[in-house]
Amino acid sequence: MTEHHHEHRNAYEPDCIFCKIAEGSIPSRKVYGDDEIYAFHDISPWAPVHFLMIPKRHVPSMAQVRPEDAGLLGRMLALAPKLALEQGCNPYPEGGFRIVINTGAEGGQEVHHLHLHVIGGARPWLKG
Ligand code: IU
Repeated sequence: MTEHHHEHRNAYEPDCIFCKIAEGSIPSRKVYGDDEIYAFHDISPWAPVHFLMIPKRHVPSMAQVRPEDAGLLGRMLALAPKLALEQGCNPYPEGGFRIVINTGAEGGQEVHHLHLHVIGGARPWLKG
């Protein structure tokens, strides 16, 4: 199979903008950071609260997630509600938030470093 940079799962991908954001060589508005997770405000927010949560390690998308990533993904999901409230999302159930993980071209993914969008603080959603 042809190797393509979108497939790589190295610790750090030098051409990846979110790897650079995670390490701090490209600035971002930090929401949270620990050894393995970084969160920052989306530069083009869709709602009053819109931040991204990324693994510091380069994983291109959900399509490359492996069983050994389950703990990391679980920790990201488990952390999201606390960060959402800290960033101004209103409490459940009247408030809440949405978590989106775009995956691949047909999933609307533009940046090929796995990221969770955490979006809230308003109710822009249309349910058809
Ligand atoms: P997507 O899920 O890959 O489609 O979303 C990428 C998001 O990353 C999008 O909402 C951008 O506004 C956001 N973003 C950013 O916050 N900072 C950046 O330097 C770049 C993209 I490039």
